[in-house]
Amino acid sequence: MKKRLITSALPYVNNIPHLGNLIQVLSADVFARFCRSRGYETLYVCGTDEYGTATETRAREEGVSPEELCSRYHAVHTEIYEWFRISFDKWGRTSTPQQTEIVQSIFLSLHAQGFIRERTIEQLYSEKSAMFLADRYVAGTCPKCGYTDARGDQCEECGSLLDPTDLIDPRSVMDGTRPVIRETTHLYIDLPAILPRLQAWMAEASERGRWARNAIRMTEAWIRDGLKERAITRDLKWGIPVPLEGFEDKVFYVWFDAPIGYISITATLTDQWEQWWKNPREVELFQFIGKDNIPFHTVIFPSSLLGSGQDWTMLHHMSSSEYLNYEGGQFSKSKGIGVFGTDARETGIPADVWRFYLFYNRPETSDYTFTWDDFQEKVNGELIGNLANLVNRTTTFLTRFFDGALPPEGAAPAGAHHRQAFWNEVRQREAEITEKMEWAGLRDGLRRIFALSSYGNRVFQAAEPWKTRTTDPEGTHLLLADLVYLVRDLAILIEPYLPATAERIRLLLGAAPGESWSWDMLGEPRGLSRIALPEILFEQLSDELIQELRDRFSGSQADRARRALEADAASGAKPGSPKGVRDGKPGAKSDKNRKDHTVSENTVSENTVNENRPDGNAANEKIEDRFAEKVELRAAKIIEVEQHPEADKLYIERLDDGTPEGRTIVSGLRGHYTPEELLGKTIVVVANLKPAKLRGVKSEGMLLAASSGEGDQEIVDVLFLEGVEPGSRVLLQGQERQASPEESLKRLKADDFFALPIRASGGTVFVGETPLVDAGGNPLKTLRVSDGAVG
Ligand code: B3M
Ligand code: ZN
Repeated sequence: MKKRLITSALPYVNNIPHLGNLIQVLSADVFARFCRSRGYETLYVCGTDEYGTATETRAREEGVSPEELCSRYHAVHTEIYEWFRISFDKWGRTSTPQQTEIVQSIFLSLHAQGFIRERTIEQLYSEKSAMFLADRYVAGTCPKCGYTDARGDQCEECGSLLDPTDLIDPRSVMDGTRPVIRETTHLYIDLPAILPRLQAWMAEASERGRWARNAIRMTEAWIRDGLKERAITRDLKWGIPVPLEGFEDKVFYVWFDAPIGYISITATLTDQWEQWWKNPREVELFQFIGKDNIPFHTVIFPSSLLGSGQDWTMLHHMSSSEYLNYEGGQFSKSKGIGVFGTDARETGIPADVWRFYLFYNRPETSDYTFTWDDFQEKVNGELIGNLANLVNRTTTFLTRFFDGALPPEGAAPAGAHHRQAFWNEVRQREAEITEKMEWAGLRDGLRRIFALSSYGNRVFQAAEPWKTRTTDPEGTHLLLADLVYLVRDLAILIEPYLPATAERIRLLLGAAPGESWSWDMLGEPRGLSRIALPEILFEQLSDELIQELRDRFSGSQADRARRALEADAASGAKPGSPKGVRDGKPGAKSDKNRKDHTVSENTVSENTVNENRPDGNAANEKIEDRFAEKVELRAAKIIEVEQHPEADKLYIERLDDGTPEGRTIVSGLRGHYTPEELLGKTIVVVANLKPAKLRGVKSEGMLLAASSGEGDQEIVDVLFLEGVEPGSRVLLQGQERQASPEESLKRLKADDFFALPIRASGGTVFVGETPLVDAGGNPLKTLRVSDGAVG
């Protein structure tokens, strides 16, 4: 048996991972736990990817050193992965001496082999910021597909890798200015010269290692489009120094050094790292990444290794997942949309429940959309209704009627007819599960495990032990024993996915604490004698909780911060309070989902193994209608601005809203606008918002602003109107039904409002698919933030 070396993409240090990012780390974790249980010598390494422009820039903005920034974020990552129980053998980072040493040595080998070129190029330079612009810091229109927000290294829309100078209408993301072109000299890896080696390797490896289909397709397309030399140095400080004369003030490009991080992180664990990384005959490398990172792992990194002329352990199996989307759109780190690692913990829902859901729907062969309804349905229906139900009914029955004891071994020959059929079926299914998991078919593996649990429920149901226990106590006892052993097998099978639950089931079945069970025990019903007292494994996810979470996590981080501020100020009102917000909200549940999933004798439905239903966004269907019914937007003119006496970030604004008395609002615009920039302007106010006290000052509504970015990088863009009267309405285009002002005024709760997201997209402001227009029929436009949440 070959050793198994397992990696998951090294997360960028300065981003808090969201559920979509967590999938790779979790996937590698499940696979590593499976391999250990099967008895493979296993090593799972991962760590934070720390070098590069993003870190350097962020550190500069925050006034700390990059080292300090990295340490701070590294700790945040560490906590999240601990909470999710990721079983890294080594969790490291790339800013180590080992990384410098190994990266420089691979570079020098490439150089000695003649695969490094020197080129003087023209590069985009921001005169305003006095710096060369890293690829990611140039945005513009993709020359391949026309997407207007492509980045200089890659178009997120069509996946093309780009050079920043390819972009049409380039602009600096840092300062918005149009960059100028300057000369600079860089080092290139000669991919075309390495190509014959790469192709020979790839043809064999992709087949033998059964790469994911998207990986093969993308890599082939990449090679077919023609490989170019690629720059591997950058004009930056925060990176690995280039050990070549004349390049002392440059560092390696982060994508050149990052994959080498897998190797150096191993080197921080053991001096014997070459036993793993220079041992292709005894080691198989399994890599878990998201599909956007495919070419870096199937072309660039392998080319670096092949071109070095040394005998590296190369990629064996590539597991590249598709995207996980969130409710209406994409998870977004930069926009702060979705559920983040830190959030998951704060919900109070155990890590295993998240792990269950993420794997049950792992975006293995197509994208998947996370919705709160789906989460509730799958957890209550499958995790609780199927698996926990089997565990609970079996152990409860054995405890109640047989005092928790299993029949003595040999009480019924294992070859007895009914037992043989049962165990043949179980073993057959277990073999299929093992085969799936061997190739990291983690979603199918989990689905089949749940199908096996369903089978157990059906057997229980069909045998009617509640009747037979009086007519045939011995036979009933034996049936229960088989089911308890099936539960034991299920605990072994789910351990990679749900380690904490597996541990609880182990204890429940009478194992000693710390005793470990492994794959080779599957299908062998012996060894247990007495079980412990049954306990409930999971709490149902209630409608109230799901509604509260949906509200709490709607919109961007900026929205959420604003809500928190409001909630703080509004005396005691909790954000996301579920009361009275049920009806007419986005995602108000269909009747199908409304039924309670109680643990019952009847929950025995066999789930289909290949089911993949990205249950889209039915939840968001009629957002426009609900918006029109609930929200009253009006133009208002700012006639006075003063600093809030109690809060640094807040202004108090007096508005002319067309009424004789006018109104006052409080807004967090200080730092984004000076009073002069606001005075006399016409803005959009949510006129029927329930007044709230913000640090002691009553705010009658709020103004609309688009925002993007987080923290210090947040950009706030107040929506200004021109040529309309104060008090005039702002409506959805074509909106006929209007809430009458008398009826709706001052009724809308902040939570209700935030659950109806308004977004800027391409500079226009939408609710759902419909633009908002002013009284003159002009669509509302943004100035500084073309895409972002409006609140
Ligand atoms: N840090 C991209 C990411 O976090 C990048 C992966 C590196 S893998 C060597 O998605
Ligand atoms: Zn594109």
